[in-house]
Amino acid sequence: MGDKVSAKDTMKAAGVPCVPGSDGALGDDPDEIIRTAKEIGYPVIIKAAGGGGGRGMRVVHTEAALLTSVSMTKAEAQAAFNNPVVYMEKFLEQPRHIEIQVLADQHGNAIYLGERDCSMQRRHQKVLEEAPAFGITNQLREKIGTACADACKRINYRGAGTFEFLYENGEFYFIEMNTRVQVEHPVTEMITGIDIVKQQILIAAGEKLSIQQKDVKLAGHAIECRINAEDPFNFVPSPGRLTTFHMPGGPGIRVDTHAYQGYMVPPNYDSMIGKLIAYGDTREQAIARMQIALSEMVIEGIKTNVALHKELLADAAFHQGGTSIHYLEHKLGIATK
Ligand code: MV4
Repeated sequence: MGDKVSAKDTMKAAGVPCVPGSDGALGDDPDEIIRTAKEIGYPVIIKAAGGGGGRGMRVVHTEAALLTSVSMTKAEAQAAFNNPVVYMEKFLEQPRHIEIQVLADQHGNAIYLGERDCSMQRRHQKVLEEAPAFGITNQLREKIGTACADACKRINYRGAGTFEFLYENGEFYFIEMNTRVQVEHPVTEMITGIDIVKQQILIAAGEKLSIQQKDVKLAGHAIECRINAEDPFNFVPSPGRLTTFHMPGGPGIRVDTHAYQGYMVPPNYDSMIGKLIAYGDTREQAIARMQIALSEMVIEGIKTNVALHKELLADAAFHQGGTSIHYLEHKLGIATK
């Protein structure tokens, strides 16, 4: 199949916890669809097996709305992804998006590098990520991390990978796997001291992983702010020439960017022009360092989302930690009312 239904089936069979649901493609029998939803309990979510980036999903709150919602999602899935297969899950109302980084070689070795919290997002675009995730105990990290590493061995996965979970009420629920290095990998590098891209290259060259699970020690806290060429509050892209480009530095500050003073941000691509990463012994220190680094960053000639990051870093709920995937959109909604 090569879609989200088969990914979920595979992970469930490998012992990775998944969102309760239809266990595979939803059939055509209306009575069975109604029975499945009743068993799962409302609200449920209908998802296109071929979907992605938040497209092809529909939340259903009542049995009265169920069958039309399933038909509509199927029709949309066929039109958008050329694949009418849909599946059903329990809809989690206020989850966090937490993902587990793994490394696996072709010799049967697999390790996990802890988790990242990527809940701070708008329209499925991540804005700020951090590691470790607030409130995850060592015991829970070891349990979910071991499940992911074991699943890698079982499916003969090779390379760097990420298991994406929704996290709610102390439970992890697998949703998708990313079979690549992700934008937010630096926060994991900062708290583990492991160069993920280097490891990916060594693995691709056929080498054995030189790092064992017992050697992976998490230390401190790291936060990444994605620096985008866009209006900080309406998110409209802002391409153009960088007339001033001054990046911050100092202890615990890392900047990953391809941009430079005089660089022309083209209108044709993603608006991300850099990543500002702050590391500290504690989350509080990482936040303080990030705030100073943001204040030292000078980008002129285009609009950037630096002002949004400054607001987020000063936000009381962010300081408390553990905000859900809906927090940023909720905050932005309030700000414009
Ligand atoms: C969910 C969910 C709530 N309950 N599944 C959105 C895109 C896809 N990757 C999975 N998504 C979701 N699946 C259940 N059962 C809420 C979302 C979701 C979401 C997930 C991760 C990051 C941002 C999100 C924003 C809105 C909805």
